[in-house]
Amino acid sequence: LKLSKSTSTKEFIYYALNDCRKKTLKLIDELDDTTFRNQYHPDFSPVGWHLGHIAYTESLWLLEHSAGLRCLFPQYRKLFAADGLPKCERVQLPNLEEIADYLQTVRDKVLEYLEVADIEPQERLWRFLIQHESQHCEILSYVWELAKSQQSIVNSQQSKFVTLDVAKQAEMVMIPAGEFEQGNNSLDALDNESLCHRVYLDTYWIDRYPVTCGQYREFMRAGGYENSEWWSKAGWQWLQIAQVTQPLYWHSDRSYDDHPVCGVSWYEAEAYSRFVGKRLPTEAEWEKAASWDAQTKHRRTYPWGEEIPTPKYCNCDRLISQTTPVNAYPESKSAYGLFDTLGNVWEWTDSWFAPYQGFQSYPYVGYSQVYFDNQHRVLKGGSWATRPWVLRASFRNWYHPNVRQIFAGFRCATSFN
Ligand code: AVJ
Ligand code: FE
Repeated sequence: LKLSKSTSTKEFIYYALNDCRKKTLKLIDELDDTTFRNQYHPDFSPVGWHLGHIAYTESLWLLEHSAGLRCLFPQYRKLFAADGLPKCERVQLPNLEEIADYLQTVRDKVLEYLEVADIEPQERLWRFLIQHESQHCEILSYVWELAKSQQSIVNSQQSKFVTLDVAKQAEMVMIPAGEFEQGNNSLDALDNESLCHRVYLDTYWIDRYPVTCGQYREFMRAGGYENSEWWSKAGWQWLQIAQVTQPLYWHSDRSYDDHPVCGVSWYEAEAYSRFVGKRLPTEAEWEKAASWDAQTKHRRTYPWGEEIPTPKYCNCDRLISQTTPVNAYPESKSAYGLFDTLGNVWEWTDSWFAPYQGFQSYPYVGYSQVYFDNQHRVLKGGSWATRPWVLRASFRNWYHPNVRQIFAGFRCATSFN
């Protein structure tokens, strides 16, 4: 199917469901039983749980709530509901074949229902579910990398010269004072992206590229992890417990010097920013620099415009399976001249995850609302493992500031130059 203006909603949904699932099944292909059921980290459920939860969520919302069918696999309800069991109890799983069957049986029924469904009023729900599966599959990538790092498997390398010189890596872009439009009211926006609203920001400067491994090495070399002066009180406390001395996905190989730093907690990002005399951008600062076109006074869905994310624009969708140099995608350029805002690594911002004016939960309170607790920091942009359905400038991700497993880096900002 070639997507065009005349593609009907149903055709689009059919295409997206299949495309998304094809990638999910490809992940399953590479699974062994240990990776399937092991819990590699207390913050992350086993791979098998995510797969069952994808089927459960689709079944709950499309088959039960929309089609009015009875629950197909009531025995899985407790196990796979988002609010069913604590993460540590999600290890008593059916086997891989049973989960694959669960996914397929639900999907067959869903496609049957799609044929007859009155799609227009439900479009938002279907789009939500495609993004829900996409997000859980990104978490599978986190679990994979954790598994690999615990088995000391390192990505096969790569020997090339750094192509972005140190001065260029440090460039900042001035974003002149003025209003922009934050958020997204479209049908594929998740509840936390609405309502769209205007925000005035004073002039600020923001890094043209994410902070690179080469830049971050300077922080490490200057004793960044040994010196409390760069750390906030909470950050230093975290460090005493975490006892880390480098990012989780650190490469000592200098050929990674122009890759973004990946696998840092919010606290490390904050400390580095202070080390270089800068700070983390707020979410609004990040979003304006990535999406606002001051010439036309319009927001762009993607930094480059309206074309959906593809390998031409960014490192996403596990197509490369690791980070790329921060200047690898010249087409990614935003109107203000930032590069690499989508894909590659998520970028921590200084903002707490909080609702916009007029927020309404969708499709359930547990999606966003329960996380508006001033304990989660917003991340923007997506990583090399993010599927295109969830890549856009308005998309908001959130995690506790101590989390390092999520392929996150950052860029810095300043108010005065
Ligand atoms: C937005 C990635 C933090 O994994 O908790 C999946 C996405 N929400 N199912 C999460 C999500 C419900 C969410 N994150
Ligand atoms: Fe979920």
